[in-house]
Amino acid sequence: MSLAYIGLGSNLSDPQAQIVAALTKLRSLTNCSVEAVSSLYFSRPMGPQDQPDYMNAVIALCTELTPIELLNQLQSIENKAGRVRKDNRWGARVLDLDILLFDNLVMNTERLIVPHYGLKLREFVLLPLAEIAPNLNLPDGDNVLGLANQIEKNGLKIHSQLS
Ligand code: A4P
Ligand code: MG
Repeated sequence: MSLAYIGLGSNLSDPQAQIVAALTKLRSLTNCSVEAVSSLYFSRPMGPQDQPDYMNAVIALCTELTPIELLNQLQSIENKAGRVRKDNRWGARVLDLDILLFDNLVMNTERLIVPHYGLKLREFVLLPLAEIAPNLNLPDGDNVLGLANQIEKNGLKIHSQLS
């Protein structure tokens, strides 16, 4: 069994409903169980500013899948939500599911980089992660709550609870 942390994000087609629906699908993944769910956060777009605001959340997922198997499952959920992959980096999306952490694993392959490359730079990842795992340390030893306390909040706020 491994413990993975997954970031959820959406800024199109009723973002709150997209995150709630994705959570339902994550709960029904075989050989996985959702162990913790952060609040739903309202966040300002990172990257191009001519796109809607985002909803973000982070979950802890206990899983028997390998990292690549998990990525395949996440991409399948994204695709079913109507995600269309475009070339515009950091552009608007119906649903984005990122593997933030996978146990203490460090990997850097063409398809998968863990920890997620933006983890330490994104308030909409660090704050929800710190909400469910404040004592967690990254593979490099940095503490999640310490990182969350230091980052610029950029208007991030809790929108509602997810259950
Ligand atoms: N990939 C590599 N590592 C990972 C990982 N740890 N988890 C590869 C998931 N995927 C990973 O991803 C492109 C490829 O990354 C995948 O095929 C996978 O093999 P993608 O989801 O197709 O593309 P993307 O998400 O558009 O990539 P990009 O440019 O990395 O976008 P980001 O970094 O995910 O940023 N603002 C707010 N407030 N909230 C947000 O959630 N999100 C983005 C997207 C921009 N601005 C945002 C938010
Ligand atoms: Mg992604």
